[in-house]
Amino acid sequence: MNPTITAFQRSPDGGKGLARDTRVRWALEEVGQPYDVRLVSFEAMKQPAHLARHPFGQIPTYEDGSLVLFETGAIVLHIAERHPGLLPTDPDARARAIMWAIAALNTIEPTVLDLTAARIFEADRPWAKERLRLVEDRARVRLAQLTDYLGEKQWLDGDFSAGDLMMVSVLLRFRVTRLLDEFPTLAGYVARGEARPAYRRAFAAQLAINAPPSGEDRLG
Ligand code: GTB
Repeated sequence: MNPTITAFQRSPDGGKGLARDTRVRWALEEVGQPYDVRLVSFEAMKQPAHLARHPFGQIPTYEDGSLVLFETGAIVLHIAERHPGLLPTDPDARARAIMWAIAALNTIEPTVLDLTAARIFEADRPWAKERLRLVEDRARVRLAQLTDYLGEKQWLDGDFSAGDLMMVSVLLRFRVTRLLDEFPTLAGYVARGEARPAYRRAFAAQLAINAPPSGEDRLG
């Protein structure tokens, strides 16, 4: 039996790959594990059947036999532990790859979540402009630090790993804010991630579900 993941029935991004099922699809594609997808509506996500899998009523989830997981960090690392290809065998290198996956989720992703909130959900507040400037500057600090670390390297620590998969997935979310354009080193790193055949398959699979009718753009 293939594992089953959940994804938006209709993603608000219209298939730009920004919803978090894309990173799980990408991990499964990298290790060559076929998977099934159960699409859920926003309403269904808040119903008991889905809440039993995901207490916070979100996507994605991952089911494999009796194992049910939520949180993309846990899911991607689980896939990486179970299959060769996403974590080095050397114990120290493996620990560093896990560290980078967590850095992506704990240190970089919060800055893009704050940015998204400021740009979209808080845009009508009287303090919106000031807040946006603040969170943009905070994000710039982190992106500059990451740029310095990455330098000329192709990937964060040796070969492509679950750490890179997670970092590229998180950085992709900066693209709509145009902030990524200010950091060409990171833009190149993201482009290398997106060029991987496994990423392209994952992206195509979610696009096949979410592509809006021609001409329509749900997110901008
Ligand atoms: N920490 C959790 C994880 O990593 O798994 C976060 C999961 C999460 O935020 N899931 C979102 C969700 O289910 C979808 S990915 N939201 C519905 C809800 O909370 O009711 C977040 C997301 C959604 C849409 C876009 N987009 O359209 O651009 C981008 C990201």
